[in-house]
Amino acid sequence: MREKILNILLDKNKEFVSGEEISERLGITRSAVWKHIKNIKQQGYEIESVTKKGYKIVKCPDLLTTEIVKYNLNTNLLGKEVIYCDTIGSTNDYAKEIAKNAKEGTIIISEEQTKGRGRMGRYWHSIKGDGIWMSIILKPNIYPHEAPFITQIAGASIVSGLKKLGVNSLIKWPNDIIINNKKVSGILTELGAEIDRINYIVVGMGMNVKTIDFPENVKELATSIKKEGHNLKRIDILKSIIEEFEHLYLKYIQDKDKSECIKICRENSAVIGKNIYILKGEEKRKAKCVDITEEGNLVIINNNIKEELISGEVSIRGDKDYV
Ligand code: BTX
Repeated sequence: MREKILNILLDKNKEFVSGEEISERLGITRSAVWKHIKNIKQQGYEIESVTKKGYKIVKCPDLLTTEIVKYNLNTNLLGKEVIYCDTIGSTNDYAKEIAKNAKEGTIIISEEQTKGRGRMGRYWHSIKGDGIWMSIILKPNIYPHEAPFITQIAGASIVSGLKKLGVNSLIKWPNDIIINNKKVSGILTELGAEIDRINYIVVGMGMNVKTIDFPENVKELATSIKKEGHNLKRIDILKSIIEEFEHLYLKYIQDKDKSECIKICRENSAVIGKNIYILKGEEKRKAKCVDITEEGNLVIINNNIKEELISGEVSIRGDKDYV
């Protein structure tokens, strides 16, 4: 009910709506409306109430709540269920816990993560309100070996979601998004599968939006949307990315069409044409990146031998620096 009232207020776009209208439209008493409004205010919304005029939203809180995320979200699959947390260990861990019974497209968002994770157990810095820390639960009918492509979809949707808002970024294959050679976003794709079928995929995306001061251990390589000079709202970025994700995901799943995603990955690659180091466990070797295949694998040349890398356990570094 609270969500319905909030939607009516948001639809009015900062104009008054009377308590009577709300109570008639939703079939509840005016005092029930008032109680819900009180509750909505406690969530941080500024709502003006004037006798004979009713209620109007003056200001929405800078939160990524279920109602705010779902409001006017232009999707058919993603974000029909949004689970919002003020704090959580890791949205990926929680997504995996609930994945079995969750609907495809469920999104888990938290204002902060106390145990945010990167790949291979690495830590992911996720301060309250500073960024977007979210996970999407997917249940695609594809083989487990095809799952790494979902990371490419996530990367492409972040890059084009940001581009729509006027921010240029690049993909450092396979799972980092960078601006000015620094990491603004990271993707962690995890799989729940049997040998020949996927039960679920959890795609975790972390993006630094408002962070100015990073801790010592990531300071050199991390940046944020704000640090790069863009004053964007987290909610606008989040919606833009989710809508792009759905578009590319459905193309892949329904039409088996990877071409648009791969085009974005190639055109916005931070590594194609560069000399890099490939890191796998203790192993470190040098190569030149030449392309990304139609499957989303990285093509490298080492000692005149061409090779394809699957994202899995591989990390790459520039020959001088992080990129
Ligand atoms: P990664 O393993 O490629 O990157 C992790 C590395 O990035 C760390 O070792 C550290 O050097 C650096 N780092 C840590 N925090 C940040 C940060 N905030 N910004 C830039 N660099 C950082 C990347 O893994 C995948 C990250 C996914 C994060 C999302 S958030 C929602 C979801 N839940 C969860 O626990 N993880 C994902």
